[in-house]
Amino acid sequence: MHSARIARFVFLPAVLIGASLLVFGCAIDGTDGSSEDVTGDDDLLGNGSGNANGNAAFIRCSTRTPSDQEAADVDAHVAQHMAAAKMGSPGAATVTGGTISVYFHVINQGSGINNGDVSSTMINDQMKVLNDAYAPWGWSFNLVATDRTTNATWYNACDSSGNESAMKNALRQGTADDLNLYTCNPGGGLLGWATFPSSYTSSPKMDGVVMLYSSLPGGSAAPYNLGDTATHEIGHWMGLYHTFQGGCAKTGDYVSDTASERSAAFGCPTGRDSCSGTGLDPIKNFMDYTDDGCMNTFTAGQDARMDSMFSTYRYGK
Ligand SMILES: [Ca+2]
Ligand SMILES: [Ca+2]
Ligand SMILES: [Zn+2]
Repeated sequence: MHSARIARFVFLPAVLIGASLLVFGCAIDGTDGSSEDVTGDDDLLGNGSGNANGNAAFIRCSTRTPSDQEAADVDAHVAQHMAAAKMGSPGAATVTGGTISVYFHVINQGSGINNGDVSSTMINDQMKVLNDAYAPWGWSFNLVATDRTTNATWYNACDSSGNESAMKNALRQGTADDLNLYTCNPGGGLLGWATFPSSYTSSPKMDGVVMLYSSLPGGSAAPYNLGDTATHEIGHWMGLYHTFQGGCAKTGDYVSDTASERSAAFGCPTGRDSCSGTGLDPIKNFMDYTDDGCMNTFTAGQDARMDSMFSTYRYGK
C-alpha cells in the first residue's frame, strides 16, 4: 500500500531542482516586511474572510490568514527542506506532482439535495473540475471513497469549531498526502475553508477542506456553483495564499508571478489595477475571490510553491 502510494507521485528530476529553487528564491527575496501600500483593508486581510461582493449572500472563504511571521517561518522551513533535497538528503524527497487520494464526506440532514445530500453526479463533476484545474501542473485527484453522514447539527453548523472537530475526528481518513473533503451547510453564506500543509503535524485530524454543499457543480450557490470553491480551497490545502494577501507589499502571496493586489476582487472586474506598477490584478486566478466563471488560472510560480509545500509537509508523511 505504501509503495503503491509513493509510485503515484512524480519526483523532481535533479536537473530541474535548481530551476525550481530559482523561482522559489524570487519569492524569498521579497521578504523585507515592507507594507507601504497596505491601506484600509486590514479588517479583510486580518481574518481572511470577506463578503463575496457588496450585497451578496455569500462569503468566499474563511481560511485563516497567517501572520507575517508565520508566513516567513513556513517559507524558511520549506527553503530548508528544498535545499536539503538538492544536497541529496535521504529524508528530503521532492515531488512535482502526482495523484492525490480523495476521501469525500457528505454531511446531510436527510435525503435529497435540499438536505445537503449531494448526488454522486455532482461529486463526479466536482472531481472533473479539480482535475481540469490542476492537471497542467502535474496534480490529479482520485476519488477513492465517499461516505454519507446524516447529522443535522454538524450539517447546519459545521463551521463551529466543536462541530468541525467532532466531524473531522469521526470521518478523516488517510495521511498527510491524502485529501479529505467535507460538504455541509455552514450558514451565513460561507462557501468554504481549508487548512494549510504546515498545520498537519500539530493537527492531523483537522487537515482538509470544508465547503458549502451547493457550491458543487450544478448546485444552487450561483455565481459560486461551478465547483471552484473546491479549487480555491484545495489551493490553500496545497499551500497557496490569497493573491491579495499582504496587499501591495512586496511579500504579498509569496509567489513572484502573481501581480500584487490591494484587496480581494469580486465578480470579474476586467482591467482592475489596484497596486501601481505590478501589473493588472490577477482576477482570473483561482486564489482571488472572483466568481467561479471568472477564475481559471494557476501560475507557474504557484505551481512551484505547491510542489515545494507538498514535498515539505505532505509527501510520504
Ligand atoms: Ca507541479
Ligand atoms: Ca505575488
Ligand atoms: Zn481562500
